[in-house]
Amino acid sequence: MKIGIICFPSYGGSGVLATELGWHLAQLGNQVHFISYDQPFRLKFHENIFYHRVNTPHYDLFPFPPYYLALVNKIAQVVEEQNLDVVHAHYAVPHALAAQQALAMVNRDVGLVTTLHGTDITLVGNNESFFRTTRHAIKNSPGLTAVSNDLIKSTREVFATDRPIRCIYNFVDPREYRRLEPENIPCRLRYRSKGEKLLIHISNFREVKRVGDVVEVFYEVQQEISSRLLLVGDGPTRDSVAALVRERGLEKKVVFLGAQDNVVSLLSISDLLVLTSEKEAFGLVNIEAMACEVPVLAAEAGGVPEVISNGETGFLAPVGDVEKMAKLALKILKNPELQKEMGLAGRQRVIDNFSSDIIVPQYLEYYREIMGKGEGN
Ligand code: GMT
Repeated sequence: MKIGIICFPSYGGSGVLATELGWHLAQLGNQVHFISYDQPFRLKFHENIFYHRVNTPHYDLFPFPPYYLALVNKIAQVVEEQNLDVVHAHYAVPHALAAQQALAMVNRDVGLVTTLHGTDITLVGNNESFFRTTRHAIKNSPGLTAVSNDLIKSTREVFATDRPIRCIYNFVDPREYRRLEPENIPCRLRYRSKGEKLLIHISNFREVKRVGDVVEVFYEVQQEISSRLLLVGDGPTRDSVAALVRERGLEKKVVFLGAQDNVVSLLSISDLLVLTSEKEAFGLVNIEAMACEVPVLAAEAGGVPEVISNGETGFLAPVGDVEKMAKLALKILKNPELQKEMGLAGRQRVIDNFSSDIIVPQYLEYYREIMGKGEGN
């Protein structure tokens, strides 16, 4: 199959997921064409993968670079020149909308699948400035998937649509995401001393992640047990989080690592992932951690309860309830057997439900269904 993938190339769950999906589709023998304004940051070389950059030329009449126009044009061009069978747009706006516009311009029967990732519905689509365009994109995409059942529910609520939406969960490759032996991770000595427990948080530090709650949870935890906190990622709230760390006197125990590509090593030396988001369609980082045998303590938001089995692979607590979260964190960290059990159960849950071997074929099957639909209609 020849598949076009339109995604955001930068850090963020939707871009990572789209990039990994493309790579696995290429591994299975499909030809994959990425279309974006930059090369997806995690894109690895593969002979079946091609990248098409969207160039947005400057023109004095346009006060803002007309990326959308250039994107529509590029999608149409790639569809025609590469004879694509299906276009997969990740994110409702502008990608699904641009793909619809492009396919209306070409003289080919091409399948179109849109994957809703969460923020496109709960943050962007919900905003009055984008509401109608997002609703139109959803209404007019022949194939629609969402990364959790909770996101399907939110989409129905926000856009009052009863269109069929297929739930296809996020995935990781458990061969790549696995707990490494500590002796193979030199940085372990830098981030944790003997007898210390290590908590980790990984996100893009947007308001929605409530990273301040992670610091508050850690503040409680470190009063009872010797521990440190690794903060991985970067974004708009990083400075306010750093201010809170100073306010709580935690500078020596909290390490800001900034954005990191390879989180497997960092997860492999960690004892607990803490994710405190108030909205989270799925939480790709949850399964990255679980695959590396790290229990997860998370706020019970969005699709997170579909991912974490409460009491088995980690614990869930109400959004913002840092006291309860701290108690649950201590329950795991003070009990190495429970930590081990939860870690192993988490990895098994990923292998059984969220592995590339299980999820990638679901996308392929859906492409075939949508293409069949196109021919029939
Ligand atoms: O979490 C983010 O802020 C990044 C965001 C994105 O738009 O890339 O991630 C969303 O898509 C991921 C991949 O499907 C999901 O795992 C995340 O849960 C979702 N984020 C939110 O819903 C906040």
